[in-house]
Amino acid sequence: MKMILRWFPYGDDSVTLQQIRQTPGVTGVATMIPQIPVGEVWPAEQLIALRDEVNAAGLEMEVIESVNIHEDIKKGLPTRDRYIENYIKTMENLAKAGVKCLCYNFMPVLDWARNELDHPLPDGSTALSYRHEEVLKLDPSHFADAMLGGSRGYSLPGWEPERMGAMAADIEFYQSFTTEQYWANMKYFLDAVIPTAEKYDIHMGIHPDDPPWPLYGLPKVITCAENIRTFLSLNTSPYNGITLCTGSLGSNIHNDIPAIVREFADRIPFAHIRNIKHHSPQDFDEAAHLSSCGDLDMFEIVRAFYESGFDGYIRPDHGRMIWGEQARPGYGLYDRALGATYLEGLWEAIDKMEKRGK
Ligand code: DNO
Repeated sequence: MKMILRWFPYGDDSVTLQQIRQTPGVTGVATMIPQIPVGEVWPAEQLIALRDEVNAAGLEMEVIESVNIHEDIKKGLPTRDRYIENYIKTMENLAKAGVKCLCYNFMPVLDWARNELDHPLPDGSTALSYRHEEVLKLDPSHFADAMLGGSRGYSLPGWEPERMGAMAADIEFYQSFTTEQYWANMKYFLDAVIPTAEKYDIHMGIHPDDPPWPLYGLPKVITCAENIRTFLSLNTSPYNGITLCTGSLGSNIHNDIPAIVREFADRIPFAHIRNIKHHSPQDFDEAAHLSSCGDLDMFEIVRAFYESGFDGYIRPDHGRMIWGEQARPGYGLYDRALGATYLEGLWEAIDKMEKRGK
């Protein structure tokens, strides 16, 4: 297991590589190049320069999160081939920079959705929160303003302005779309890019839909064990995997996360681990990582990874804003660093108990 933190380059982060380097046990970052419009090729030189910057701070850059998928690929438009070709070229360039794992998502139009980015919790911290009825009340075309307005001046991954412009039309487009068409478009993409992943030893990890239920009539597919099974059967290469995000899948109270980890362990190159606290089945706040702070049992989740022989990357996911920190919502240093240390503590305890038992 390698513990990493997400980090945003080019000054678009309040957290520095030095701070990450000083976080015990953290050996690398998951990062990306933000300015490149979705669908264009990421240049090798820029990736190598970024890798060098990360390496100079004593950290690895083996994980990219995310190279986003152009909407035309998800829609299955004739123009998709050009964007897939670009995706493949980007993967070749990632390989030149030593990238081993590529996290992406295939969510239509919206990446993750929350209606509040600084929801006050009883202890005075703030967290991202989701209230289903409130989200439904939001006019999707103003959703981006609401999200970006609360981002404290930092970019919000998945809420890139260029993608927001077409939001209303894109949502309209998907209204007549079937889930079968969506699976077919996914398969088309996977069959095209997975041979490159195999050639360059880059493990692909699709991120689950967040939240994992229908929103605004958009198809949602990476939502539960059954659909993950379907997804992995679309292309059975070991390089076609998932980013196991406990918070996204765990938003659906029926998802048994440790069981999902155990079933798909050999196809999970990357894990996002965070906790959530439900107020009702479709209303939740993001919580501190500790099991006792939310609804997910972190011990059982880490144990499932450990016992499955997991040797991929783990990052603590969204943290709360604590100790007066002013950072990108979900991505401050303090709560994520506590999360990393806690998860490492669980791992160490399980490892030592296991070895003692032998
Ligand atoms: C939100 C993130 C997502 C994730 C993408 C992966 O904070 O978890 O934006 O990075 O869905 O492609």
